Amino acid sequence: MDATDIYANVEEPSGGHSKWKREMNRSTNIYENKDACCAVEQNRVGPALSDVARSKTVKTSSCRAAAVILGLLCLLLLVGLITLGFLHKDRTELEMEMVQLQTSHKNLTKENDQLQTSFRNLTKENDQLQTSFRNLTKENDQLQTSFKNLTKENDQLQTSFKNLTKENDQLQTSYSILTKDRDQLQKILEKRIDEQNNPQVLYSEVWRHFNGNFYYFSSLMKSWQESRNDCQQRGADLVIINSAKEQDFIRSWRKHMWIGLNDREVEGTWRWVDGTPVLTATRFWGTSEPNDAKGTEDCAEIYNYESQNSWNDAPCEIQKHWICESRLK
Ligand code: MAN
Ligand code: CA
Repeated sequence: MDATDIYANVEEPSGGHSKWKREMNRSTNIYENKDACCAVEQNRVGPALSDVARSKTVKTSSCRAAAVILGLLCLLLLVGLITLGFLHKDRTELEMEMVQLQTSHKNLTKENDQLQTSFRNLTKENDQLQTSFRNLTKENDQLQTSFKNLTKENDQLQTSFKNLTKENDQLQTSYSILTKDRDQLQKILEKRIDEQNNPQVLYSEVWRHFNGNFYYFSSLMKSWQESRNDCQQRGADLVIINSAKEQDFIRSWRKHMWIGLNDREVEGTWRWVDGTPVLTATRFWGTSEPNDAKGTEDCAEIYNYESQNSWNDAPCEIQKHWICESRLK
């Protein structure tokens, strides 16, 4: 039996058949040696037979003890080798783990670098965004200020526009009044030219005398108020009719003409321009008059001059001929 054989058994506990065979052969040899040993003992000349037997027994025990020790040593060696094997295995594993850890470390370092780069880039982007945000806030403030100013300007323009519109309206009113005046002046001019060329027409423009008073029969046409103003400028007023004779004299002119009667102050209460009311005896309203048609008729006119009852109420703004009366009394 030798170390190599034992090692073979250790490495392959359920090992090859041939090795076991070899082991068996060796064992046989051991017993052969034992027999040889005893044979030597048998051939020896010396002590009594019992001593020989005892000596033989002692020798056999020694051989067994040696075998046991040897076995134990083998076992110890086996345990050592197994331990070494395990240690070797652990070390290999540790080395592998270390390689793995080193790889992981490298990877982590790389990742860390990438993360740091990303972080730097993000920080930079963040700074740029903050700058952009600040600029936008500033622009927004400026736009708001501009908007406020524009709103103010717009308000001022609207006010100016309203004022201009008002002025324009006033100018238009003035323009239409002036246009009207111009037309009337033109008519007067034409009339004067006509009067110069035809003296009989001139006669119609002058004052006519009736029952101690003078009456002016207009050739122009004006509103009731403008007609009255014209009379007053002539030192007279619109005619006040106090008798049927006077009524007949007036209507004989055969025109629609304003007379000095209105109910502008109180609807339905007709008063002459001197403030006196219309007396029943001298009332010459036409049939169904005054009717205040459409609620717009507050001034009186000679209308249906064919009849003595010829008065009609009409809208004061309408332009008509008129009669002035200058009382001498
Ligand atoms: C008719 C009548 C009058 C009225 C005029 C208005 O002639 O109804 O009473 O004043 O129309 O045009
Ligand atoms: Ca009427």
